[in-house]
Amino acid sequence: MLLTEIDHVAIAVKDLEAAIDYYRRAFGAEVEHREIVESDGVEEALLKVAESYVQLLTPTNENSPVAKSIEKRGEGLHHIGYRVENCAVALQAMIDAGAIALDKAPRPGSRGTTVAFIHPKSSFGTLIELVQE
Ligand code: MC0
Repeated sequence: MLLTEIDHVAIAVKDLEAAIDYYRRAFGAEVEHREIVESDGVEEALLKVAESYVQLLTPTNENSPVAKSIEKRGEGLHHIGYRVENCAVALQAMIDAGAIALDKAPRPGSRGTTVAFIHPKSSFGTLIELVQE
């Protein structure tokens, strides 16, 4: 079994401050980590839930994949991050199982992670991010 944890559930939002405030008022959730990842055109706020995170994501420019997603599909669930021991091994296992890799090789994600994305069309409509801590 290559999956060790649900790393994060990513939710695309237009207004990051409003979303953070909503989670704070509703659940008392606090931001554990915040980061702008320019290479992906996103700003994230991570809310820790046990050993996983809710990742609130907002675009930082109009060419961001998250901007496109909000434009075409509206706000909401954007992808799921599966935590794995070894991203390269899990990526190859997914390719062998028929997945279409959006990243041909593992690359840097936020908070020092190593990640790779899988196309939703090859994974039952779910954009998957493999995350190695
Ligand atoms: C698009 N589709 C999705 C989807 N985005 N389905 C489920 N979840 C999504 N998020 C569907 C569309 O509805 C469409 O279906 C088909 O996929 C192709 O969509 P498209 O409009 O042609 O494609 P694009 O140009 O919008 O690109 C989608 C794609 C892209 C997933 C390829 O967003 C991508 O490369 N994402 C990987 C990188 C990423 O998302 N970075 C931001 C997070 P139909 O049926 O109409 O054909 S970075 C991040 O989160 C980092 C910082 C981290 O956690 O460490």
